[in-house]
Amino acid sequence: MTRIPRTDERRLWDSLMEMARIGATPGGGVGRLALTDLDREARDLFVRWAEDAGCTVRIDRIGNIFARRSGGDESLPPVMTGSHLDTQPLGGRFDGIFGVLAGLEVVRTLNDAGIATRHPIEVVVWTDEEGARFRAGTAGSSAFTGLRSVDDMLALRDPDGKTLGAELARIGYAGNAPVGGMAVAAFFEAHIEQGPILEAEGTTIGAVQGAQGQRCFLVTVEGEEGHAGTMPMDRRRDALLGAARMVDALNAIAFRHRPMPVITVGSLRVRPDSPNTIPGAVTFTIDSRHPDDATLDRVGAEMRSTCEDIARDLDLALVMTETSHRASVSFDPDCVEAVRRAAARLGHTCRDIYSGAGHDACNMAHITPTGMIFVPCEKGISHNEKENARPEDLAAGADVLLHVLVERAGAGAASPGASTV
Ligand code: HGY
Ligand code: MN
Ligand code: MN
Repeated sequence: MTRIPRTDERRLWDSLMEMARIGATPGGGVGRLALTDLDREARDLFVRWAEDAGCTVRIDRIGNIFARRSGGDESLPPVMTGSHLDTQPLGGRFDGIFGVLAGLEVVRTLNDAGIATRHPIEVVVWTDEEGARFRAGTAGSSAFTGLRSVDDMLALRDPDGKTLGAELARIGYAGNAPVGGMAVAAFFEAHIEQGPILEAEGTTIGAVQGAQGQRCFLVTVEGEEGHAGTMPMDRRRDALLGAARMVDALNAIAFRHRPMPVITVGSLRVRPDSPNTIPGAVTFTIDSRHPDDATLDRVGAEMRSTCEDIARDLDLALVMTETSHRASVSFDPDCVEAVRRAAARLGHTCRDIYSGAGHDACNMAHITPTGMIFVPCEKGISHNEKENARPEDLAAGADVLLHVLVERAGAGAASPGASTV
């Protein structure tokens, strides 16, 4: 029985803080949008660290990075872990980044202890998980799992019209490895909870059961530009008035369902966006989520008919396009149990938990046994510069990750001096 050492809390925290300097914001968070120069800097730092840890690195056509620690039998499919390095515009230091650097800490710890595994272990950086720039979300892992086409993802455009593919090439991460189509033995993702439950209960580890479904839409409301000073109020076709009524009505829909869905309008653009011109067109996004897929579908239909009614009342044109649809997902029971078992073995409190947020693991669950490990974050705050987590909780999550990965990858001989588990 291989004795598995603890990960190095200080080294993990120092790596997180060094990575957080790339795109650091005045408010103490990180703003590192996908495929910007800052994302390239973060990717370069990860690749250097991974190579320093003896990994071979490959990059696929959608820019996913795979840092591979070889196994005793290289013909076996890798056990994978990882997450994302891109952040929200005013994001935090841990969302995604913790999962990537916890994976790297596992590799560093195995190296220090001279522990070999039968299966290779791969630490993955998925391209554009957040979707804050190219608007799809989980572009890299959805292409890898075949849920979306590589070409569709490469063709995604940011608000300035730049394509994901062109930006990938510009930062030097348009790899030549094929996207997906390979066997994966299992996938585990460590992540902050991005919710208040673990911290409120004083629980260290969340064994994640699954994640709720999500449907996103892009809505365009067309009216007519006009002079703010001369056009009488009763003759206006004011697109922003329509959009504003829609946003309020969409919010009200959430309160009519139990359990409540979450409905968010996070981005809204006005054309021509001039103080003395009546808005002619407004484009806004809708992000809706619910644990039950049928309810999510009903909410989608209700949102559409509500926007249509408001557009008709105000003589506006409406186009509502679905931009992404991810069904709710349940993680592999054996992977969930492995997380619970590892937490118990390590003496950490653990509870089953469900994810309100989406993750690359939600895509990976479609192609391989998948599990997630949550750790607490301060007041459950995330997608916010104030996002914070405690070093000891992050290290606990990395220790659980180490155990579940070694269990799946099969541990070989250990060097003398490895501490008792
Ligand atoms: O939006 C999400 O659920 C993820 O944090 N990108
Ligand atoms: Mn995330
Ligand atoms: Mn996020």
